[in-house]
Amino acid sequence: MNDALFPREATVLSPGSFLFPGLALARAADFQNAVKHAAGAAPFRRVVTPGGRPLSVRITNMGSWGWVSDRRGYRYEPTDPRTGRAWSPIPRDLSDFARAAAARAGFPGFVPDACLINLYAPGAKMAPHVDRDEKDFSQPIVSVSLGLPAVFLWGGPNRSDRVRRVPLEDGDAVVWGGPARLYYHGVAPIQAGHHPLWGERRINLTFRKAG
Ligand code: MD3
Ligand code: FE
Repeated sequence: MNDALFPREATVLSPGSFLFPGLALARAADFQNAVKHAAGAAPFRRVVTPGGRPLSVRITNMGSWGWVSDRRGYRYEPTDPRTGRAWSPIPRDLSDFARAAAARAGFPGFVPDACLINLYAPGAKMAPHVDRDEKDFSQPIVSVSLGLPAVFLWGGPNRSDRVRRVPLEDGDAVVWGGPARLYYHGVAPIQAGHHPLWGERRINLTFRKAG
């Protein structure tokens, strides 16, 4: 019953962090065009951690900065290391979407300069981690989930903190600001399934202010 007649309401996950169920659904085609364009210029790829372990998620980027990982570390780069070319720009409509979502969560004037795009096939997961490669942690991160559902694993400031399981569905937008900006988080293995627009995939975009 999660259709337009009975929208799930926005919920506060913690101070400064808000879930907006289905907020991106009306823009699914715009998101899909942008992802296709970005992946055409900089194909989804497997990367390794600095320790040499491959991530099960495949990644690409849009924006002035793109997040990369290799044996030399985690960092933001202005160009794709595989081609030396700039990442695709973040389309204005998507940047405006992220800005509007952030504003609704109490972060006016959010202008993302990086958008990491994660591609999950069934079985792919993300181990608990903290996003700390950005310069200013007072800036939120806006995430948009598309395609297959996921169970988001949401911890606390310490790796040992117990984890909340938050379902993230197609079209859900989340603004992560406030103390939770530096909390451990991950994604449980994606279950097999089929989505009419995205097929056997989950896509997650995270809009960030990196520089
Ligand atoms: C909470 N991505 O790309 S999005 C990531 O679903 C990442 O692909 C997950 O974690 C995914 O770094 C989760 C939600 C998210 C993103 C960044 C956060 C939640 C966050 C940063 C701080 C706290
Ligand atoms: Fe993260």
